Amino acid sequence: MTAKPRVLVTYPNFHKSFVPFLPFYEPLVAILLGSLVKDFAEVRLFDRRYESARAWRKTLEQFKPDLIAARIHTSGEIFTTRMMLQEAKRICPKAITIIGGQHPTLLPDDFTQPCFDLICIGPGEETFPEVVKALRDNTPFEQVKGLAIRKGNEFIFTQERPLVSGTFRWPVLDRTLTARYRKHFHAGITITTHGCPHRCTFCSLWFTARGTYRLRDAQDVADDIASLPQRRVYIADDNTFHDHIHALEMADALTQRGVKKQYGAYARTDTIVEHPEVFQHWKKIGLYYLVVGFEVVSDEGLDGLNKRTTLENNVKAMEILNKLGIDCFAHFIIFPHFKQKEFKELWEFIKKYKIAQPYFVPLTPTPGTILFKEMKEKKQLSIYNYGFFNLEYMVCKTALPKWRFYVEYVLLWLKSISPLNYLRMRKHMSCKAYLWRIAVVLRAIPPYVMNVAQQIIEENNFTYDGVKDTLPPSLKDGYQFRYLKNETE
Ligand code: B12
Ligand code: SF4
Repeated sequence: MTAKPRVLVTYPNFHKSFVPFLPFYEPLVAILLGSLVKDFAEVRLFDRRYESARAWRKTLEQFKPDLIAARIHTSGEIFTTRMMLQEAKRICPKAITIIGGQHPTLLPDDFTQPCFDLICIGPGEETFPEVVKALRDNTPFEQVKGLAIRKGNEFIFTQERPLVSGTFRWPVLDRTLTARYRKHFHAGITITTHGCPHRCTFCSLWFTARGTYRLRDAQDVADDIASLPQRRVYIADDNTFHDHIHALEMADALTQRGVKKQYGAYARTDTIVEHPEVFQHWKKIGLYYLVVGFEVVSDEGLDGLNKRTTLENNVKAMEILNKLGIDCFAHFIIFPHFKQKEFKELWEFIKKYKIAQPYFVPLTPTPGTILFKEMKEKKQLSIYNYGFFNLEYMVCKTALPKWRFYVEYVLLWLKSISPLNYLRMRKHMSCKAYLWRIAVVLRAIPPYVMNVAQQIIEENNFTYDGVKDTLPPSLKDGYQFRYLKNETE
C-alpha cells in the first residue's frame, strides 16, 4: 500500500421520497471521518447532495481512492449508497468500501451485496482510523474492533467496540474539506453530547448509543463552535442540557472566548422546568430556538411512552420558553390509532397552551429497534420500503383509511400556518418566524402529497410473496435481529 492511502469520504444523496422540511447542513460525520485520518491519509470529501452522478464517476476516475467511506444517515440512503458504491466498484475495482451509521449498525445484514466490504458497527472515532492504518500497513481488518467484514454473502464480526459513558473529545474538525459546498449550508453544525440517559419507547437514539450518555469536553465544544464560519449553529445532539453543569460549562467556555453566535438545540421539558437558569444563560449567549419533545397530550400517554415527564412539565416548559423569548419547536407524535377525535384533541391542546410552532411526526418504528421488531412481527407495518422510513410518513397500519389519515395530518400543518392561528399566537411568534414556517410548509406539501399518493398505491398493491425476493433481509419474515450489549435494557 502507498505511504498515504487515498480516502474518499462521501455523504450520499437522499432517497427520492425524502421531502426537506429542514434546510441542508454540512455533512458532519463525513467531516469528522476525514479529520480523523487526514494526518496519515490523503482525504477528499464528496457530497452527493450537491453533485451529479457524472461528478461522482469523474472523482473516482481522477482520485483513484484506496478506501471509500460512506455515511448512511437514514434508512432510505441504503439504496442511494448502494448505487454509488456499485459504480465505485466498477470504476475502482480494487478500492475497499466502508459504511457506517444507524441502519448499518443495527441491521448489517441489509448490506450483503459485493459493493459493501466493511461496516463500522457503532462509533467510528477509533474504528475508522484503525481501518485506514490497517489498509496502509497491510494488516488484517480482523484485528480492528467494531467491524463487520463481508466474506462472500455473509459478514463476520470482529470483537465488539466498547462504548461507555463518560467524556469524549474530537479532533479539530477540518472544514476545508467542505469548503466548496459552503454556500449550501444554512448553518454550522456540531454535537456536544452523544446518547441519552432516558429510554423512551419510540426512540432509537438511546438504543443505538447502547444506553450510554457521553459528554463532549466543554473546551473542545467551544473551540469547535468558535472555528465555525457560520453565525448560526445547530447543536444536533439528542439531549444537550441534561447534565446542567456541563451545559453551563459550555456556555462559560463560549463566553470566555467571546464567541457570538446563534444556537438551535434539543431539550426535554423536565430539564427546562428543573433548570430554567441554564436556558436563561444560554439565551444570553445566543440560544434562539429549541426542539422539544412534547409527544402527546396526556399523562397516561407520556407514561405509555416511558417519557419520564409530565403534562404539567410540558405546559410549564412552554411558559418558561415563551417568557425567555426562545422559540419552541414543540414536537408531537402522530400515532397510527389516530382518528378525527385524536387529531382534534391535539389541535385543541396546541391552541389552549399557545404552542406557536408545533411539529407533527408520524410514529416511525426505526429499523432495527425493539419497536420495529414488534411492529413487524405483529404485521403492523403497512409498507415494506425503507425509503419511507424517515419520520415524514406513516409507515404503520392506521385506524383511519390511509388517505383519510393523511388528510387530517396535512390539515394539522395547514391549521398551524393559518393567519387566524398566527393572530392567536402572535405574542409568541415573530412575523419572520411565521413567514418562514409558511414557506417551509407550503414548499413541502406538493412533493409530499405526490409521495403519499405513491405510498398508498404501493401499499394497496402490496403482497409479501410478490416482493419478498427483492426485500432487504431485515424486512423478510423470520429475520433474526442481532442485539449488542445494553441495546435492549
Ligand atoms: C444531526 C442529525 C441530522 C442533521 C444532519 C446534519 C448532517 N448533514 O450531518 C439534519 C438536521 C439535517 C438531519 C436531518 C434528517 N435526519 Co437526522 N439526525 C441527526 C442526529 C440528531 C445526529 C446525527 C449525527 O450527526 N450525530 C453525530 C455523529 C458523530 O454520530 P453518529 O451519527 O452516531 O455517527 C457515529 C457512528 O454511527 C459512526 N458512523 C456514522 N457514519 C459512519 C460512516 C463510516 C464510514 C464510519 C466508519 C463510521 C460512521 O461514526 C460516528 C462517530 O462515532 C441523528 C440522531 C442521532 N443521535 O444519531 C438524527 C437521525 C440520524 N436523523 C434521522 C432522520 C430520520 C433525519 C431526517 C430524514 C428527518 C426529516 N424527516 O427530515 C432528515 C434527513 C437527513 C438526511 N437524509 O441527510 C434519523 C434516522 C433514522 C433512521 N435510521 O433512518 C435519526 C437517527 C434521528 C431519529 N430520531 O431517529 N439529521
Ligand atoms: S429523551 Fe429524547 S433522546 Fe432521550 S430517549 Fe427520550 S426521545 Fe430519545
